[in-house]
Amino acid sequence: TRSPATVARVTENPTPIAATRERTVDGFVREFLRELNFGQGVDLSRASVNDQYLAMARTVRHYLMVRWLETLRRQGELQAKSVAYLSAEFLLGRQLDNALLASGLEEIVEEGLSSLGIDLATLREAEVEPGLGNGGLGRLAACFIDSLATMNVPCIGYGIRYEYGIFQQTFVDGWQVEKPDDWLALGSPWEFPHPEAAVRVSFGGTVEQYQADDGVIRRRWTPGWSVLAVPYNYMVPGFENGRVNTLRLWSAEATHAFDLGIFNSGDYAEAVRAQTFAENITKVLYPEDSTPQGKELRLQQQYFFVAASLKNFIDEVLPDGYDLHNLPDRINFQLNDTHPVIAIPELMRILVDEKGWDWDDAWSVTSKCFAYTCHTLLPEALEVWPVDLLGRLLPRHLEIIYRINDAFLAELRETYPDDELRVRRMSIIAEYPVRAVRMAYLATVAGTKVNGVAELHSQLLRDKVLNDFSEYYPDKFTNVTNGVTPRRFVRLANPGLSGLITEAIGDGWITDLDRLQGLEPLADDSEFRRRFREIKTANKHRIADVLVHRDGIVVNPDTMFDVMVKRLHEYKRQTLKLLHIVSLYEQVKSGKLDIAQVTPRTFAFGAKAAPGYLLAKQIIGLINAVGRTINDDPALEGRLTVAFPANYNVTLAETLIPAADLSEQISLAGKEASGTGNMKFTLNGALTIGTDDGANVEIRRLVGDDHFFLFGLTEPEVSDLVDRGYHPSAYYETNADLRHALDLIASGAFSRGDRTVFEPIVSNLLHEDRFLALADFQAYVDAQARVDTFYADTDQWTRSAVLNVARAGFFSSDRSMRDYIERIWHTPPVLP
Ligand code: F58
Repeated sequence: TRSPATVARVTENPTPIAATRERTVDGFVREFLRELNFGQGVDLSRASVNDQYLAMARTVRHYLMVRWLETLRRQGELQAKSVAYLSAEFLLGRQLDNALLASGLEEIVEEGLSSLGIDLATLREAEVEPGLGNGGLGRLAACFIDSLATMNVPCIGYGIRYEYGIFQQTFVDGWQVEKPDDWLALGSPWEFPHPEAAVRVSFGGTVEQYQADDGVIRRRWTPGWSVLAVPYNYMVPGFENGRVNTLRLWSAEATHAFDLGIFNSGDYAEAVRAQTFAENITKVLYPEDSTPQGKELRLQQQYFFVAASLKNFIDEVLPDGYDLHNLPDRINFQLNDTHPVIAIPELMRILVDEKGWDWDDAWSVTSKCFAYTCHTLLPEALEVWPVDLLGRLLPRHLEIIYRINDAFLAELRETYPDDELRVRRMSIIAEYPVRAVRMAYLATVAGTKVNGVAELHSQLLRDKVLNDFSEYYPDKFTNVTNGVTPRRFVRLANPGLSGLITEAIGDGWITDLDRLQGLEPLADDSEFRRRFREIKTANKHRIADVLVHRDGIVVNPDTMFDVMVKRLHEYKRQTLKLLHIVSLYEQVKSGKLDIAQVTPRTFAFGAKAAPGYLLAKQIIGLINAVGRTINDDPALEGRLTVAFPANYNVTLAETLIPAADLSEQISLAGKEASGTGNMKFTLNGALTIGTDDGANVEIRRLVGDDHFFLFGLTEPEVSDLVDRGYHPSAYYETNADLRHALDLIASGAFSRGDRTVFEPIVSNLLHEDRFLALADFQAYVDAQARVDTFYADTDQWTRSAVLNVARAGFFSSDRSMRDYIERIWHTPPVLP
């Protein structure tokens, strides 16, 4: 049952056709013009910027093509152990610059284009980033596949090709308004669709018992409906190493059988509707960043991409006749959070129902193929699927999950014969408030390993969220601290700093980030510090330029850039930062503070709120309202500015982060699993003001206490306080600055006198404050005062900034990948 595409494989392909592409300026220009003429069908004089961009992108991908084909051929030959990274999100960011960097074509292309009178920067701007993720989790997946390619580790990324990615955020009168992200409107030159390799994915229907030919009683699933999953392949080029891995994203289409039946019945309109129904599955990314909605369509998306991926791997990637008993030696399916966990019963179904294996054999293989990464600590973020929903959509999978659970509970009862309470607590099936499958438990039972994403997070998983499980399976639990790719987030995002680093220590750091340690002595070199500062200032001018043109926001590059960019969530505490700003403002207005004493700062925010998260949207409204008031108030003499550009995304991050002086990482301790923005700031020479949370803990340990502004309750203190009973109003009563700031918001000062507009935020803080912003207010304000003092000594500040960079090599995603390989996957790199 091979697809026609692979059956048609005839003979060895003499790859040198593509290899003849000349890596010279002239060679590039020829290829580019050919693409423009024959690919886009325009000549240079009539080509639009989009024509030029598309032709350019296709030219660049041609240069990578030989490497891609070669990588695939070698992998087919070697059959080396691989990683299949299963993720519902890959937040890739723009592709052009990364492809140029990986292929070593940057200079040739820049020169070639300019010989034609084309500015590379203009073409860059034409690229619409694929926003196929919500935030950290999706961006992490993108960093990981970049690192694996760069480290020569065989990997396939499997995910979903959403037709609409994360919504475009606009502000109307300061309020968030979402627009659809039609990222494919002008064509996407980076994808390779393979409709001929589509696979069928089925849903619904019934399950019945039958006697098989061998006399054994088996279960048979007769699905109710199916869709086609069409793969779109993307190149994942390693940095200058000749390797190109594959990212395969699936798009849903109607099956031919599905609509033909209806067409024949003469109901044309119904047939077309059926097609739309199928296409709905991959229509849009759910924009929830922390609380997954238990929506049926979301489960359809999950099963859709996972079923297509397993089938693709087994039928197409593995060689003909492969003995699936050896599957664990050939693959690791890494589950990026619980979103792909339905892959576990799916593999069981394939082995038991389709291959006719007995249950124990199937379990023995399945339980060696998966590992699970958890990305949260918020109880409401742990996915559960009500059994009636799951049973309706995937009846056979529900049966399989029940059977896995039965076996697991039986095992538990042997270990804990007198502890039925514990056994019930650990059941994969929850009974309240509705009977539902706990996907994290299923992943923990079936996975070889469970990892958290920073040391503190992994510890809290063991001690709290999955405590029963860590006692039962002590060896399953491990940590892999997140990382970010230095290619995109330093080399490309910060060319100035990259040049300076390379001049000082050579360019080896790009693939071996620990070498940044070589910068350590230069922190004491005043000339180095001067140049470092000059680059920071240039980066501020660069973002100031972007903000004026992109958003009409004016900022002063001679101020401290104090930046908080991340999804809007109460636990991340954007309100805490806002209270600091409002308090400063209030103190100046009331005459308590002389404006001349205030350190000039630009407070930059970037944050999208989940469209259904009303309080988060209100907070966005309040940030903008405070910004409007402060920015327009002459009493501040331009010393304080709030800049909140709409639609924060990977592209904006790449210019904003390198300009930051101060990185705001102020989540309530014990709530942010890791954070990855925190790492990007550190690597770009910002100092952090932060709580003891997520990877902040490790950042502080590495850069040193003297170079990090720590504040706030620790996780055990938070637990204690909550256990004792937290009363936010007590802080309001006893802290005058806090009271004045809250009163000012409540007075309508930021809402044209209307006291009702922001009342919900104020009353939430006063009476609920789930994330203890008021409890940490004074500590935060004190830490900000330390920031001001430190910043006043420019040399001291710059020295710390250099040390932050020098000591942050650990946060490369290459190191994360080494940890996964060593602790979880055991997949050695293959020789290029
Ligand atoms: C994030 N999770 C964590 N989830 O919040 C962050 O601390 C961590 O650094 C990052 O993962 C990478 O490990 C996150 O981004 C989501 O966006 C999910 C999207 C789907 C619904 C549930 C949340």
